[in-house]
Amino acid sequence: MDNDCPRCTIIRRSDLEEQLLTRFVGRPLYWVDEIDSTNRMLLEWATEGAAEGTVLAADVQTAGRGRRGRRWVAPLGTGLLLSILVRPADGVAVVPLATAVAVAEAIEERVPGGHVRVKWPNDVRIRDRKVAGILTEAYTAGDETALVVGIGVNVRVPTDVLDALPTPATSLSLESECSVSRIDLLTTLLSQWERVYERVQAGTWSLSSWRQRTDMLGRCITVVEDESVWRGTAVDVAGDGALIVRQETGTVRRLYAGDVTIRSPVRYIS
Ligand code: BT5
Repeated sequence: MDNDCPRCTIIRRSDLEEQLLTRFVGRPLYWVDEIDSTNRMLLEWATEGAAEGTVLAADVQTAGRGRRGRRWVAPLGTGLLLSILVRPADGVAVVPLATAVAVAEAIEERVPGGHVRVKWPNDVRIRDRKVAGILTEAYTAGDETALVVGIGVNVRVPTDVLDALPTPATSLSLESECSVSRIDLLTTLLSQWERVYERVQAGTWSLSSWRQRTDMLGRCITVVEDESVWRGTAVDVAGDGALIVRQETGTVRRLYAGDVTIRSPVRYIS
């Protein structure tokens, strides 16, 4: 794969590929010291015909992307930052929800008992604090859609960095007594993700696995949508990825984009 960033060296990690238990995800697997955004680079590779399952991970991103032009922040070596390329035949709408479930399951495997929950549309949280974010971006050419699924997990992001973020955030190092290795988390995550993605493609992935992983349904939420801010109750998620919300006026709306804040936090005892 050509590398057009003169400052970075993108290395194929066959040693890590050998540790993977996946069929196609992470084959090939590239790792770079520094890059602007793994999503941006992998989208470019998608246009050049990169193989389905290609994974690009980085130690640090200088312009890590969030949704709506926002930034994903993780100092060098403190986050698991990766993007996965797939060319789905079906199920594109639920890939972000399915990914959140896979990330939550992978984290829970490494940090048992961690109260890992998903929040629509793309957050993975522990004790109401964001520990991972997902950004799914598509490239379409003719009939074909390539999807780049970007995942950022806070593994050992320092507290001063987390505290400077506008929304509550946490890191696995704060949630676990044992240190979590980024490589171990990567291999677990790619296995979980491939399993979930294959179910999505086979049409057997069920939204119930997302419902079981969230604590936002039935809760009062505030929705920020472009210029408007309104309140309601999160009722359910739909097969097209929408969040179904009952507004205070009683009107039921389907939400496809926007930011949601849960107004009544859950209290955790342990
Ligand atoms: C996301 O956006 O949560 C998607 C994040 C995706 C990041 C991955 S890293 C690998 C891949 N390559 C990329 O370039 N991106 C993907 P959003 O819901 O818009 O959340 C962004 C907001 O979360 C920011 O505006 C901050 O408030 C907050 N934030 C930034 N960094 C964070 C962090 N490390 N932990 C928790 N929250 C963070």
